Amino acid sequence: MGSRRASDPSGRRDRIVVAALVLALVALLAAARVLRNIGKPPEAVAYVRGGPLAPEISGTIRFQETQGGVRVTVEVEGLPPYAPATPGRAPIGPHGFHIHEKGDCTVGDATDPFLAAGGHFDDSGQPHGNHAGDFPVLFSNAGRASMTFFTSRLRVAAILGRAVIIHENPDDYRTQPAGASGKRLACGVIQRP
Ligand SMILES: [Cu+2]
Ligand SMILES: [Zn+2]
Repeated sequence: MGSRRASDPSGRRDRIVVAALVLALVALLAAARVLRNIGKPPEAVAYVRGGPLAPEISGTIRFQETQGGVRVTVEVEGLPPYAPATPGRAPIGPHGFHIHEKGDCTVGDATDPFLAAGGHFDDSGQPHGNHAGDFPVLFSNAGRASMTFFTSRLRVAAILGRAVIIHENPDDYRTQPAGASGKRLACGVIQRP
């Protein structure tokens, strides 16, 4: 019976028609997606995930190009509780927060993770404190951080394929090259939405 069906020319034609319809639908959906994005300002997103030092962290960072720069919208949860400085140890939080050069969130050394992301992103020859990728610190409220800010220093095209990093310690915005923000708690690659 199976062999009779396989040689049945009308059955075969039906399958070809179905395949053609599926292909046409896929092409239509792709075209609709392209059309929908025409004239829209570029956007990017990074889904940050905690590494071995803070596995609870998860969050979404959105980048929307707007007049003269980028609006950055941050929602993060699972940040560690604040701990004040003690002799020889920096406070935990508010958290240093930057765009790093390389979009590589490989954990590497579990005691000093995410070094593969490299240093801070900067395309303007500025010192730390004024790198294009230097962000306001992340202010945690019972583990949650939520903020929106504007930066004239970024364009979406320049940051796609780079990484967002959340650090353990506050950024002092002057120690070179990274503001003494300490270890890297979480990482997310900046990608198209
Ligand atoms: Cu950083
Ligand atoms: Zn910096």
